[in-house]
Amino acid sequence: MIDLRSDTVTRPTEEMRRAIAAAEVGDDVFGEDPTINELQRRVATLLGKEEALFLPSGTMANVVSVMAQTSPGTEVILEEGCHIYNFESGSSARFSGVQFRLVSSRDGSFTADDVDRLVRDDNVHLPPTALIAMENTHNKAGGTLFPVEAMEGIGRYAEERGIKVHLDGARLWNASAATGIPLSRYAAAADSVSVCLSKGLGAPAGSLVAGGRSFIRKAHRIRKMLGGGMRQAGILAAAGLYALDHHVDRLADDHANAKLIADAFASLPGVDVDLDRTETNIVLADVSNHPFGEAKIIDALKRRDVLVLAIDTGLLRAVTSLEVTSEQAAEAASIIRETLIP
Ligand code: TLP
Repeated sequence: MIDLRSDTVTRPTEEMRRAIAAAEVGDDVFGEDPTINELQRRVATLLGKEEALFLPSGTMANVVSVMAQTSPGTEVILEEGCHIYNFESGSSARFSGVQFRLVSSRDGSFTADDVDRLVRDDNVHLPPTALIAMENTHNKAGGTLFPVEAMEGIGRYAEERGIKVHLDGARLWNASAATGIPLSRYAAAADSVSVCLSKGLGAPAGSLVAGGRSFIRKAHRIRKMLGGGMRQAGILAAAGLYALDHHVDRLADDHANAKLIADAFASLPGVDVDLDRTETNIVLADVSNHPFGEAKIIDALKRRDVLVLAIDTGLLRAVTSLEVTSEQAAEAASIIRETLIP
């Protein structure tokens, strides 16, 4: 199988399993897991923040970040296609009691001017704007890059007005690999940053949030409250440390492989791919004008051992990762060309 459904399908390699097996562990609820402590220090340094906190998932990292920086009845400004708004089971409404104000955007990015139009005035009738959330790379827009200058503009704007900024950086590693911009420069635009180890980096689970000391203190308490305090989870942190050492530089391969897949889809009649927006490891193919329809296409590809996902009506997603070698990406591209000829 060439599994292009998500970069979350990555399985730990033999070498990563060895690092897991050798991990020194302790009870992390007592703060005594040396491997988690090392991972937290390392990610905080990479992101240029005072501290970082290890969590089971990207969703929990976002939930904790929103909860720590808002109060019920306040408003969060974010982009309408983002993960926090669409794919986290309504958790921010449920646990933080916030409401959302949405920015529309084609590629998932926005500017300080867009935010300025949506920030609430100081008026007793209106919900106070507490937080702005950005996503880089943007999943639903197709792994697109949020321009760092726009992020910095939003960061400055928010700081002047006392509004907090969160960055969902589940795939910030991909953004940095694609642009060469250090993670810390992206992170400087936000008060809190979440990153995932379980996507392109290939760890079986684990995310972190990074930020200032007082934010992390709040986040720590909320993690416990939500049941996210883990014990000897150094076995997971060891996978993360291994991934930081061995799986970051290779992300460029995933991006090159995604281009092969994007070109294959784009060559077909009735399929629309925005090649300029295929900037990292996610390919979106609009098949709404293809005679087969998406269910038949998914099925036909599956019969040839290629798995892709429908993420919207008529919209297919293919994601490259360390589960897919360059040879397999080239093979998948040929299969796509052969299978989708009407
Ligand atoms: N994304 C998953 C699905 O939930 C859609 C995927 O297959 O892409 N932020 C972003 C930008 C994400 O793409 C995801 C996962 C998360 C947060 C949540 O991470 P997990 O799955 O660890 O809770």
